[in-house]
Amino acid sequence: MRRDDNGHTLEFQQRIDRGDKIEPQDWMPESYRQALQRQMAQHAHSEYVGMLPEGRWITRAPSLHRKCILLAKVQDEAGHAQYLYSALESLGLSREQAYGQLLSGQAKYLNIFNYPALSWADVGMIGWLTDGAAIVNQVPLSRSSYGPYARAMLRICQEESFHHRQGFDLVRKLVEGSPDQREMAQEALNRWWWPTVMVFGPPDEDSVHSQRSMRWGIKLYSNDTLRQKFIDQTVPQIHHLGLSVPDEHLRFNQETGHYEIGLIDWDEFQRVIQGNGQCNRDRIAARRHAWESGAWVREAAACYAHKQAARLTERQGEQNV
Ligand code: FAQ
Repeated sequence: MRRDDNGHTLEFQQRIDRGDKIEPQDWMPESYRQALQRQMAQHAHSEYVGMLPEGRWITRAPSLHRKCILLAKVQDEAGHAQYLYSALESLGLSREQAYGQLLSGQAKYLNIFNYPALSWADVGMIGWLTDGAAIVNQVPLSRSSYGPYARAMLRICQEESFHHRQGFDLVRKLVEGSPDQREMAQEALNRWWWPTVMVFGPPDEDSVHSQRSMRWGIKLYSNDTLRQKFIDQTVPQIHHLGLSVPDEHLRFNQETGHYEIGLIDWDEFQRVIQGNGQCNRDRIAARRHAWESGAWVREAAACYAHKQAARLTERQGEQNV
């Protein structure tokens, strides 16, 4: 680092500590830019890949009402990816580069999207649990130090709240239904609970990026803090629905006021995020297919934009004559 960079870095840290927002045109340390790019790209890819497990159920939703809700939700996730890919462009990472990182396996996306949605109840679990976890994680991110990321989060979180409610409502309908429907809900909960608890990332002592990201306001709370918040708010909801948490070690600690859970299978987590989960290959293949078959759309859009720009220049030339 050059000497004058040290001074800049100190000033930059002071801006963050004061709660200033960093904007794209502002000076930022290269390592801040890279840390943001990594987290935001993982976030964008999660929204983009996250459309796949539920998307599979659009044609099989049990009523027109549920089909419309699911269509809107999946479309929202595509919109969230768009906001985040745009915010990434403001950091100098183009869409081509971002997609390239996803398709080559260089960039990660959330572990949870590598599990299959096997029954209709899974659609409810994704909305209730996964979106519930996303809200716990993302509401603080709307105060992140990078302006475009924080502003994208505000809108995303409002929409995720609807997703969360529709998921809860779907599961509630099932548990109020026939014994088979209730069993379907419990069976889905058994499969989604642990992967959702893992969504918050490795335990604090194993988290590589947390310390620095928190110092820079890229993330505001540690992985374990957010995981605990999610557990504390979700377990009572599970009990309210008459379902049970698939964890024989779960207990409420009266002294701390928090739920304690059994051991998380971090080996499974590592397997999944290293590309060896149940659906990793299918997910990337689906995204590669979309990228390749969408090439003509990108070319047509670029050609149209080029022609529009040429027409504008021509008109401006005529006005100047
Ligand atoms: N999955 O040092 P840390 C959604 C990786 S989308 C996979 O603790 P960090 C919408 C991590 O990248 C919501 N990999 O990392 C939806 C790193 O690997 P690297 C998306 C994970 O960044 C809902 C390594 O482990 N939200 O829900 C995971 O400080 C329903 C070490 O970890 C966000 O992305 C994981 N779960 O903390 C769509 C929120 N956790 O990069 C459809 C923004 C960790 O060195 C249906 N992100 N890793 O190779 C964050 O807050 C953070 O990035 C964490 C991870 C908390 C995810």
